[in-house]
Amino acid sequence: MKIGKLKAWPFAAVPVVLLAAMIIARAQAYDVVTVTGGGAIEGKIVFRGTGPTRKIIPSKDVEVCGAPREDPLIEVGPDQGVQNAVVYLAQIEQGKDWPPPGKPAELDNLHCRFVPEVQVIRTGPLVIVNSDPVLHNAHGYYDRRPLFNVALPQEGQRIPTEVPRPGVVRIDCNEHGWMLGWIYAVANPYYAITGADGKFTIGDVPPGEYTLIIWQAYIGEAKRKVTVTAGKPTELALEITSAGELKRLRQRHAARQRERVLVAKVA
Ligand SMILES: [Cu+2]
Repeated sequence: MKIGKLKAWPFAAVPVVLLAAMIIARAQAYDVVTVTGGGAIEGKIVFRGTGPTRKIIPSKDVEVCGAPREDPLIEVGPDQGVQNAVVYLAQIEQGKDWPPPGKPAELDNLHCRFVPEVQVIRTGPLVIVNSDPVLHNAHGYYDRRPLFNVALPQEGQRIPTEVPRPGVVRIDCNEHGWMLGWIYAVANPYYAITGADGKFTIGDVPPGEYTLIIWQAYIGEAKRKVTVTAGKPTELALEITSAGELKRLRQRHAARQRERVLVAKVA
């Protein structure tokens, strides 16, 4: 796949069928229908250069939590692919069926990390698990609005809870201030999360025009228009570029934190 450079924040996009659109996502009903002649949205998200990191110094339970380390804020693979970015068609009202239901989504506490650190789940049940022999206390928030507060004093403990609405849920732990996890809850099955190569595919999309949401925990959210044609893939190459751009990203990230509070108030 060829990746061109187009300076559009925060992702540069090729081909240029994409325009930024500021649409506030609303929870909406989703109807399962038979999709004929669906197309696919395929792509790769890349970051040029070395991604930012944060220093983590476990200050308690070090026998379980481990030694100080640098954790990536953007997980960049050897071929510059960005892992654990979410792509999602938030506005689609009908289409393909959900994947077969397996066991409810889980959020594990393992070696004082949330595992998986980033996951996409269908709105509904979530089981919080403690695999460590130390107390964890998982706090989940939509923006800054509390969603759950679950104490897990025992190893092997499993506590069911709920993620009732679509949106980004940030999880932290009262006991270990550095623990940070993310759940992206969706209202329809048109989503993907990038693998270690940064690639994603969303299949069986009814032909039409959509707004694709691209989200990564550190960078936040971007939206792009995308046109899906029957029976053929629409290819997107999304790029996060230079160090200077990253500085602007950080400033916008801080600004967005403030915006999120305003959005939460009108939601
Ligand atoms: Cu903890």
